[in-house]
Amino acid sequence: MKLDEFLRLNAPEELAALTLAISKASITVWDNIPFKSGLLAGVNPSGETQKAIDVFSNDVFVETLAATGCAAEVASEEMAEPAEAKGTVSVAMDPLDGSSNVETNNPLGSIFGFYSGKLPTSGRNLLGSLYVTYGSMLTITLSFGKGVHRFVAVREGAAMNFELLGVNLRLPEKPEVYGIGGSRRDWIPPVGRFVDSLEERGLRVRYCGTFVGDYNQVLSRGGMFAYPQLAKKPKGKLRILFETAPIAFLNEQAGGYGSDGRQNLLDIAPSELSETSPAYIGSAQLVRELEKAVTEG
Ligand code: FDP
Repeated sequence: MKLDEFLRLNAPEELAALTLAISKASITVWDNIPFKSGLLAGVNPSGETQKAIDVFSNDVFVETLAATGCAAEVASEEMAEPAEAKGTVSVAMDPLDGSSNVETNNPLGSIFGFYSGKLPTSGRNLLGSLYVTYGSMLTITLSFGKGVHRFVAVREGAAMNFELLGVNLRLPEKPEVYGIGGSRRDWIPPVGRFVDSLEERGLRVRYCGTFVGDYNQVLSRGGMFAYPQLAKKPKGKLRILFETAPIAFLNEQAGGYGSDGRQNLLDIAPSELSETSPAYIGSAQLVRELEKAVTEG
């Protein structure tokens, strides 16, 4: 089944239009990654150096989303202020997740959250979310609150179309892998002890350094991804609105759980667009155990 047909049958009209726009723009981004890998002089609102491909993907997605007439505003990790538009759904996006991986040819991704109401707001106002992987396959994994479904881009003549690859994806019962960002010596002690216990239980470390790539393999193999609380960075690195809440929403739809170490990631109401928090996301039982370990210190 093609993405447009699936959306016609399974998504509210506005989310369908926004998702279709993202699918088309993602093909343009994918085509341009090899040609726009150089650095620009600019920095994003979080103080990170921007690459030409960061700015390019931001502009392509903003333009395509605004043109649907369904986005009320588009907020992006790459812009200080949201772009205003004429629709009703607020979109928050990380247009190119893991862009420090461009030179090393690791997987990259894009993340989108569809929110009701003005941004910033809590993950409880998510209507749906999706992520794109630019890896060995160009895929879109999405949820509108009724399960998680995946599409893959396939070439048909000169055109690329997204075809259904999997329905109702669930995290496997038996967790196999974990990936933790930052340096081990900077993690707060309960995180280090918890990772030791994962190793003792036979989980293997798999870390590519792109949130979407790392989460994507947790969804396939079961386990946990974390960008934890660090001794000198108590609020972690990942942005709630653009990154962790959209993935936590989808992860819950796949039977998992996402926490900042003390509470559900979806319950955090950020007061700023780029607010960060520690993030532990994946198989529900593991993340709940981690939460207990962090709370007890
Ligand atoms: P990047 O800075 O390359 O965009 O979004 C931030 C992010 O990547 C995540 O994709 C990734 O999980 C994390 O940062 C990696 O951070 P470290 O390099 O500190 O491990």
